[in-house]
Amino acid sequence: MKSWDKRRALVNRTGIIHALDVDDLQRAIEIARQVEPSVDAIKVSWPSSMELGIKQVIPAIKESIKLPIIADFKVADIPVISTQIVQKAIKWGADGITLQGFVGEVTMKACIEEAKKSDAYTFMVTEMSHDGAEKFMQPNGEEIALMARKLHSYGIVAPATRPERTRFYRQIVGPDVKIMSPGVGPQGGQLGDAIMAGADFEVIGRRIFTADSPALEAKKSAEKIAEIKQKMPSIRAS
Ligand code: 3DU
Repeated sequence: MKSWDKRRALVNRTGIIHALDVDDLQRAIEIARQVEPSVDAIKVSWPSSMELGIKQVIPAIKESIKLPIIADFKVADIPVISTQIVQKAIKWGADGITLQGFVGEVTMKACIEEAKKSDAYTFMVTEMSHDGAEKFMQPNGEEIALMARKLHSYGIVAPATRPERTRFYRQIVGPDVKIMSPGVGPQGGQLGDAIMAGADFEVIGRRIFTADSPALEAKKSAEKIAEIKQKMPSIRAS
């Protein structure tokens, strides 16, 4: 068995998941290595997976580092197709995968069960971070979060651009469901705000990989989050 073929646990050391939205493989590997000491996981997304190919992107990055990889594929199809997407992502090395809760309970249940067979974890998107998500996603976010809790999804995704909504979702899902929060940096979310609102992880992409030194930017971000956590006596252990 190759090293990328085994599931890796998501351990919360720094509270950062790096969105490695880079589609040059050598550069992606280089950045993954540089940020490894300061982040808890690498998230890959559709553009790099399409450009580099699913058979290459996760195995190549995962062989270069010891962190888990989350496939942010926001799975949103009928159950039979959605579970195939989950299966293939896991087959090609994903440790975790994101799902779109809005497609409903039958698909979500099937995907979560599929992931659990391989000890992979699921993060169900509630409300996205961009402008416009307020219209269709926000009104249904509470029910999606309740569904994630009921189905024992490992986690949910909640917006760092609206920390008050992340706080709300934390109340809905309780202390055990993990929350990852994208939207820090260019999207307008402030580093640390989502963690203060109850998220376990902040997802940081461009702010790190476009920096002159991704290593330094990731390190500074991790230090800031560590400082914030120290001031939060009630932070949940993960
Ligand atoms: O804005 P950034 O460069 O930090 O990247 C954010 C990443 O998180 C990117 O991969 C995007 O697809 C993902 N994401 C969101 O930005 C917002 C969501 O609600 C869910 C995922």
